[in-house]
Amino acid sequence: MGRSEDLFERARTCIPGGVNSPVRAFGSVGMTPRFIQRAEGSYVYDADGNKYLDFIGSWGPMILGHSNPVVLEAVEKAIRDGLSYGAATEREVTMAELICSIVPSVEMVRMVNSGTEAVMSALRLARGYTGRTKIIKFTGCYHGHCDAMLVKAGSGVMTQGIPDSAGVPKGCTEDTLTAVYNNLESVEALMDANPRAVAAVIVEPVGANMGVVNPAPGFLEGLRTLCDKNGALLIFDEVITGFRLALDGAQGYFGVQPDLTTFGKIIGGGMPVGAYGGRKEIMSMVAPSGAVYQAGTLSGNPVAMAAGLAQLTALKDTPNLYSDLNDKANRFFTSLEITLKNAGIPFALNHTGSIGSVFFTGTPVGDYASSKTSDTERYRDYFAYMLSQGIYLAPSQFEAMFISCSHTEEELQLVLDCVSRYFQR
Ligand code: KE4
Repeated sequence: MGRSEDLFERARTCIPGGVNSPVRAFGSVGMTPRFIQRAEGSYVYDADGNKYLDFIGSWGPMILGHSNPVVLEAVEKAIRDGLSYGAATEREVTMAELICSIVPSVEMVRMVNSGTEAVMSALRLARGYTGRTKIIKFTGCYHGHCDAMLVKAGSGVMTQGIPDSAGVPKGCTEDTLTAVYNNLESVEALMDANPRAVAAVIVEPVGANMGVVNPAPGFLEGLRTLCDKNGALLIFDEVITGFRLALDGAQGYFGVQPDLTTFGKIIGGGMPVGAYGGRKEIMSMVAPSGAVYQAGTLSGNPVAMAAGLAQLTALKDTPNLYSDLNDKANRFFTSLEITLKNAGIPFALNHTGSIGSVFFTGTPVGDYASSKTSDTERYRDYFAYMLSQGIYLAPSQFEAMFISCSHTEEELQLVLDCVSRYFQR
């Protein structure tokens, strides 16, 4: 047995499912998960010394590629001053000022430790600000694992095939209403059925947890209008799209401004960081300036802030970074579409900016139901072949492929050649 097998056997005796997050267990592809030992640039290296061209990128944070020297140097410098103080620091102020200067809809921001915590806090704030209780989410969207969001969620919940989660009392989800992604009528119907009761609509501006699902033209704009009409807040969950699609995220990319935004992943540069932000009049309600309580021992951790600041600063100051990255990704996905067409198999391919997904279905994929028509057995076989060729894709049909600044044209061509070979077998 290889080291990954050994480690997985050991892990399963003392960690639920042998992993600290379900999607890492390779459950839906029926394989032993690769235990990764190190990562650099476009590559990850497993415990058996195998090298893989990586398209997970830690599920989004590694937009610059792994072990970016500027980020590592910032962390190495920061740890010399201690790891955590539980006190205010200049770096947190600089981080908040940077995010507010980049994202127009964010006038104030609070740092937390994960995307889940950012969403949980933003929902509480929306309810505190509006005095209302109902939240509208979309089937197939994943917003982390706070109780109220574990309703018809995507990502690992969808991968595990569990409709929701055990252990979540009805009381925690009875105010969570679910609509259909890209279907404004389904949102309007919920608003009409719950007049003046909806605190917020929370949406992934590009769905990335049922595979990548793009917003139909007018969908995000329609949500903005419906929220304004009904006095509800619009929350963009930009944990994946934030600083990914553009420097100012999906809201900049699509030109639609939410009332609150949640962030994660990229803003931590690989360290555990989340954040939520929005207009001053809303954010001022967060303790200690307001009555909505939220706290965290390691929120704004100085080392995590150093990593996040280094990454965000590099993203902000590198000329043409997003146009180059998005053009490279668009060329790749366009070539991938041609390769799949030449293979003569039913497929759907969705992509925006540097994230995308291949679905093995003849149905266009625009929401949870159409995503579920994908042939997950085919995906399992495709994943296993690509992994055998040294290409590390998401071990689930219902995740995204992340392209980073470090992926070269040659490496992307390698993937296309591999896909061709897979279908020629
Ligand atoms: P975290 O709590 O995992 O930092 O963030 C939760 C979250 C919130 N919102 C969106 C849109 C997200 O995609 C996520 C988490 N993304 C998954 C990948 N689909 C994390 C990977 C995992 O669960 O291991």
